[in-house]
Amino acid sequence: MARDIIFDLIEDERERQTVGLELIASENYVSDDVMEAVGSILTNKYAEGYPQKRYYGGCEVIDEVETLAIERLKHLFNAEYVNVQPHSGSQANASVYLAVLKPGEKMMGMDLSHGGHLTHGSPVSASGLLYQTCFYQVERESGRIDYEAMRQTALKERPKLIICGASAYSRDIDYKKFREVADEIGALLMADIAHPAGLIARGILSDPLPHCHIVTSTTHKTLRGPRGGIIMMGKDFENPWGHKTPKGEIKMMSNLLNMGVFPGTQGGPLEHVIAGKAVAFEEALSDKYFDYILQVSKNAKALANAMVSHGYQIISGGTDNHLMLIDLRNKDINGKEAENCLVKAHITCNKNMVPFDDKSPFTTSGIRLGTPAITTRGLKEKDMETIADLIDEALMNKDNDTVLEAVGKKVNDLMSDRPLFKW
Ligand code: DSN
Repeated sequence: MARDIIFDLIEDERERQTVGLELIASENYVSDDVMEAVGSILTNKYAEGYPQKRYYGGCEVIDEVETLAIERLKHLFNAEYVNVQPHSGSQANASVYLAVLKPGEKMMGMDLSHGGHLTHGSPVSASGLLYQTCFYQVERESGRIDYEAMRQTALKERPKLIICGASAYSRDIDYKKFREVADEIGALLMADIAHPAGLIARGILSDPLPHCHIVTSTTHKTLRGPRGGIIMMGKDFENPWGHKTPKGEIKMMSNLLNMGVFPGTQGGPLEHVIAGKAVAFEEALSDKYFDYILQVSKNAKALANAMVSHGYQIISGGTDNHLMLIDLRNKDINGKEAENCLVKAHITCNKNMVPFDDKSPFTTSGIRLGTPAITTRGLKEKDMETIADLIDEALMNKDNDTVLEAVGKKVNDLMSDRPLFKW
């Protein structure tokens, strides 16, 4: 039988990932070990339930795999409770909402166009369709979260759940301030650390676990694991919202969160992915990973500085983490055009709305750049200057395919001796 064309397409994608510059802030390259675990026979097994409490036979090995993932993740974040089953960050968030809110109750998140995330209450996501929502924003001048305005919105709207965390915000977050506001109105506080999780795990950014009741994340961005989600708590606590067992007992939040994942929003866990998560968590505990994640943050600062030296405006003026949001309004090019011409030059990033944007999400005034993937390829601060030169050359010649092709060749040269990640 002829080999399925799908494997040719996988090879095409391997080539694209190898020769190009990957600047999408939410992407990364996993190690061969993570890849092997995710591609393993564990994909064959049904294991609805949790270790030692499954609805299927034959889960003895699977239980060991999932228990290892749980223990390693607890260690990595110093968490008392974790759930490693969410299929994605969106699923993790949906599970938390199901556990702590009733349909129609109110949540408050960061405005999507100011750096928030679809699942933090956007009207086009289940979060905005099932729950009432309100939002906080960044300050126009500083580009940083306006904590006092956020407090005023919370006092006025009285959400039951406050969400902090973002997908396009380059500054550290004051989780203590968020907790003070949550306590003032008796709300629960959830941090979504999908983007900066690796920087938080290794102490490069502030830790939300001591301040936030619940923390969710993905595992495939800065954490450099397989695609997936997780839920954590620094400390378990009694559910304050009166959800009781049929016998009238008050449930612990860990119990509600587990039920929110399974059977609340998911069926059988992806145990091959959970095995990949376990491998990635062990890697993230290593000295080698610490060097990597520190370099991610150094590279982001270097890239932001180099872009500024070419006259680009970074929202908030710089970055504390792994990404930056560039406002292109002084450069006579919009986000969509920028994304498209960079792709022609083998540089991948995404168009992104900037705070107070006057363009639609399909056009946008900005692009978002991130350094997790290129740091995995071994690039350092000096390379960030080269990358900024290449980006600028492409953007300034957005309609000149000859120049864009020449920039693409320089990109291919830069990446030619940098294999995809091997641990
Ligand atoms: N895909 C994620 C990101 O790029 O930030 C959001 O879901």
